[in-house]
Amino acid sequence: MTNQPNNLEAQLLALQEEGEKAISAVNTLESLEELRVSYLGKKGQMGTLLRSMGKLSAEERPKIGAIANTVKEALQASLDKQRHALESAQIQAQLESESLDVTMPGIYRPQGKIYPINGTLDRALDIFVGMGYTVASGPEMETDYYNFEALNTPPDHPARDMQDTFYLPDGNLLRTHTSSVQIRYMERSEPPIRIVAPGRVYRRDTVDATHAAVFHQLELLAVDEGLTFSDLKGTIKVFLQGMFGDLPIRFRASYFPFTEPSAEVDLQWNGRWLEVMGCGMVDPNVLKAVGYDPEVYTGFAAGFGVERFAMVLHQLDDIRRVYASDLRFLRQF
Ligand code: 2NM
Repeated sequence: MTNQPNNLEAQLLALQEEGEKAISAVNTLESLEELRVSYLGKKGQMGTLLRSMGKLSAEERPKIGAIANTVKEALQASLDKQRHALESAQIQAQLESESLDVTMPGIYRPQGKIYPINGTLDRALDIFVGMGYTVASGPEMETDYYNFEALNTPPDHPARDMQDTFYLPDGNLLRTHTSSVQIRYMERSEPPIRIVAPGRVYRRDTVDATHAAVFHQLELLAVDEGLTFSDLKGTIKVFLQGMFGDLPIRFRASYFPFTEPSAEVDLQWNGRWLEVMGCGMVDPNVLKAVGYDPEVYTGFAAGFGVERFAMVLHQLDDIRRVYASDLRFLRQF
């Protein structure tokens, strides 16, 4: 009879023994869960046995109840122990299968660099921005007025020659300097002015080691009351110091149609004097062209070729290399 106390006790103990054996033999977490449901689940074997306790006498019930509790706890302990064992085995297996070979070579991605012209330009702009200058820009296709006429460049000046300037079929031209940007800027502003105009310029030169048909210029312009040639010299000294270090510089008288007086700036670099910039006091005719009164305002301006600066800084011997897009060359910067 199943409801005999001794029989129930024996069944409980048999269930424990069988259960413990089955649980310790299981080797996946899924089958362990199936065993838990089968022994301790709501409709499990333990529950079936406990339900038959209702038929026990009042004396037998607590005794069998206590045994049932120990069996239940033993099975639960057995399930927990096996779960831990299986879980750590799983982690161990994962660690072994996912082992990392730290001696394997990495995956290298090509790294971009700042183009040498842009690097040089950025450095120059930083210095001028640090002195309070604003960066200005304008069109590369210009009218004769902005490129020459407003800049006091006479009609017979060699720069206006077809030999030196790219003229477009419609009578416009490709700007030969960024001074045209400064004329446009002055037209729409009032002094004080402190601007730098970087950008591409075009010259109809025969291309060789030191000449390109397209290159970059940076021109600076300051217009205010009372500006003198000393202010120009001081500004250029600070700029060249920031660019090349504290090297000797000298100013040599020169000529530009848009400045008077005008000068070339030389820099002593590796024991030799190099011509690096042109500059001067803005010609009163230029100030008049943009509607400024030259009796009230004076200005200074200067300009240089960015490629030439890059060539000096990086000891390059041929401007054409900079535009050859040869990665073996460009990777060196
Ligand atoms: C240079 C040299 C000397 C210059 C003059 C002007 C303007 F618009 F104010 F007239 N802008 N830039 C200038 C003067 C540029 O480059 C070698």
